[in-house]
Amino acid sequence: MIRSKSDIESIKLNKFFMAILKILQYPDERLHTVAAPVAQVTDKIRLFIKDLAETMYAAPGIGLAATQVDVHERVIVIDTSETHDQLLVLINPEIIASNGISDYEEGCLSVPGIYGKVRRAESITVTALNTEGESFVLDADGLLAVCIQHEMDHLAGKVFVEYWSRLKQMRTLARLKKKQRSVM
Ligand code: K1U
Ligand code: ZN
Repeated sequence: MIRSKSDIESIKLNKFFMAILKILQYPDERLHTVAAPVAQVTDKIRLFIKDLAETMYAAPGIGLAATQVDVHERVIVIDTSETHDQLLVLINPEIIASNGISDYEEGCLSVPGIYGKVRRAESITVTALNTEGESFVLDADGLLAVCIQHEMDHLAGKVFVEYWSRLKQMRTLARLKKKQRSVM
């Protein structure tokens, strides 16, 4: 509820500083672009990461890769917490170890309304840079491991539906086209 003039001012300020980026929709060819490593973590990259995180929270989603907003650099943001206040930023992520197998029902902000299982590693160890340009190592399992692998696929130009059979991909495309026609 808006209570005072200063509440209105802070809403205006938030709106002014928030940048919600456009998320590319499958089968947009730009989703197949391979992202380049970030050469240096600059203020420009940090500003982009803020916009990427705001776009993820607004969607809402639990992850977002730079590729999905048509920026082809190796940056991902993730927040799998229930409180939506534990942002994880991975710049130039690399998987250095993986173990086990997990079949998890995934979704994707670039393929809205479509869900399906993908087989991935159950647990992974990742190295990446943080927003200060410092290197760190992260052990992940469960939903976090699934999400990191899903977002890293985006950086490699791969969308989760492309793990499925040709037939299932064709059916997915037909469903997406039908949905698009109904909103036009
Ligand atoms: O990459 C993306 O498009 C984001 C995607 C991440 C993801 C979800 C599930 C498994 C693997 C990767 C999403 O965030 S889809 C939306 C979603 O899962 C969600 C949205 C709101 C609340 C909880 C989950
Ligand atoms: Zn996705």
